[in-house]
Order: sequence, then C-alpha cells, then structure tokens
Amino acid sequence: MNIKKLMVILSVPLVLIAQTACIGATEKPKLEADSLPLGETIEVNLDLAEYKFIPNHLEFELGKSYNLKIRNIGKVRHEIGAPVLAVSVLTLGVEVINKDGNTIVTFRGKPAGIELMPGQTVHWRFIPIKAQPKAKQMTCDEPKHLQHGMLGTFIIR
Ligand SMILES: [Cu+2]
Repeated sequence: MNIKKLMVILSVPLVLIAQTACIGATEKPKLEADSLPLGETIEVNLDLAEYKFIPNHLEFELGKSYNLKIRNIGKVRHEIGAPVLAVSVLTLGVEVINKDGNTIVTFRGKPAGIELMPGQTVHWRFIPIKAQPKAKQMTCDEPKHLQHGMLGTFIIR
C-alpha cells in the first residue's frame, strides 16, 4: 500500500471524529418556547356555532401543555375573546389552519381575541402559568352574539 492511500484511509475516520466533536461542542441549549421540555400535550376541542361555545366550560391545570383546537362549525363568523386566558398562559404559538388541514400562518404573543370564519380552525398552544380558580369568561364579540348567549367560562387550577 502506498503512503497516499494509507493517508486517505486514515484521514476519513479522523474527519468524522472531528465533525462529531464539532457538533457536540457547538450544540447549545435552546431556550425558545418551542423547545421547552413539556411532556405530553393535552388536546382540548372548542367548537364555535350559533350561538354557543361547545363545550361552554373548559378546565386547565397549571404547568401542563395544551393545544386548544378551536373550530368554527357554524355558518357565520365567530370569535373567542378570552383576554384573561391570554394573560394567564404562556402562549407557545397560534396556528391558523385552512380547510385542507394545512397551517397557513403561525403567530406568537397573547391572542386576546381570535376571529374565525366558517370552517376555519385555530390551534392555540399554551401552558397555563397563572391560576384562575374562579370561572372567567370567554365570549364571542361579534355583534349581538353575546346577547344571544354566546358565552363560556374557564378555570385554571
Ligand atoms: Cu359568535
């Protein structure tokens, strides 16, 4: 075996070792909300229709990870307005999903109100960080919907 071939054979594992060491050295802990070690996500369904929230009461627990799947199953535009919920949770993301099931937009921040056209779905992923042991309201703020009884409650314990 000539010396050039030997060098090539020896250098391959060295390159691999060097790359592995590099990856290990540059890996930093991620601190973004998306990468928090959350454990299992609990899916909660909330449907909006004329003129009600289904179910009309939701319960969450502090520190658990939730995906609140909100669907407008009605024939007109509806809204979930829950400003107290918005400030009592750490929102990881709000995804708007089209009729084909594809995410069309994701945003971060506190969604005090979310409007949905008929057939639309929103996934609101959050972790409750503030207890709300007394029932707080969530309402539909479309004109006259609240007067028609479109009102629900939630607690965080
Ligand atoms: Cu409504």
